[in-house]
Amino acid sequence: MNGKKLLLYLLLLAFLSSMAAAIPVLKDGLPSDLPSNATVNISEYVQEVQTYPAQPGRYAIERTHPETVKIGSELTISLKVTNMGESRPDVKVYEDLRPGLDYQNPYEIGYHEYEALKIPYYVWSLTLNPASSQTITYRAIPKNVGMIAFPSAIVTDDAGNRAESAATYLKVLCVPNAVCDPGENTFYCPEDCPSGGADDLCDGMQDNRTDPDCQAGYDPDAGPEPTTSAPTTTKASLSSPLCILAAGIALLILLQRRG
Ligand SMILES: [Ca+2]
Ligand SMILES: [Ca+2]
Repeated sequence: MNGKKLLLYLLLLAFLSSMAAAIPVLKDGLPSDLPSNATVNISEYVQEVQTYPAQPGRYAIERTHPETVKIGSELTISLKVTNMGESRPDVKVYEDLRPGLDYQNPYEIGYHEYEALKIPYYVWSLTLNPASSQTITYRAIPKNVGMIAFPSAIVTDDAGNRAESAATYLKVLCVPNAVCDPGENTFYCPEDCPSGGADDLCDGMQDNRTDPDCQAGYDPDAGPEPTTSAPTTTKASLSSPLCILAAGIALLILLQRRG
């Protein structure tokens, strides 16, 4: 290699390493088997990034749905995607599917794979007009009473622009039938399951009833005795004869080793 070639090679190396640090598209790094003269691939990346520069705050996404819904009732969930930019980008929108919901729309589904776990998600491809919004809606039917947590929905484009919605929560209530059925409790079905009752939930409410689901000290109606007896039991166990014996043996072993 003569002096000129060496200089060109060094310049190319410096250029490649500076691009790898600056462009998020290269976050996975260059392939390990990349030949030293493979400049074509890099120039493609550079061109792509120059055409669609990343713009922080380019997009916004917001999920809306009712705060509560009754079990078995269809629910509509909306994702409003906003493009604050001046161009007309193609974007993808991702929304994880939650257990406990029957999804009603035949939208495209992908999967996150974590070892043996496969978590499904909806994915939509949209083209957004400049400075405008589009809304996606989908429908689902809750199968159980309880709280459903939706993680952030995500919008991304090929340039690495990205926005996330806030996480949201949905409370699924029972349809009252005068019976506190399995899976129902006083939080999600107060009509059928009054506080202080047997519903597999220690509700901790002061209602002049001792909740059979509460451990000692957790129901205010059970009186102060169990609450104060709990720490006493812990103290007693710490100074129990067994503990003193174990501490004595440990001390003897230590003294023997030193001697
Ligand atoms: Ca019921
Ligand atoms: Ca209870």
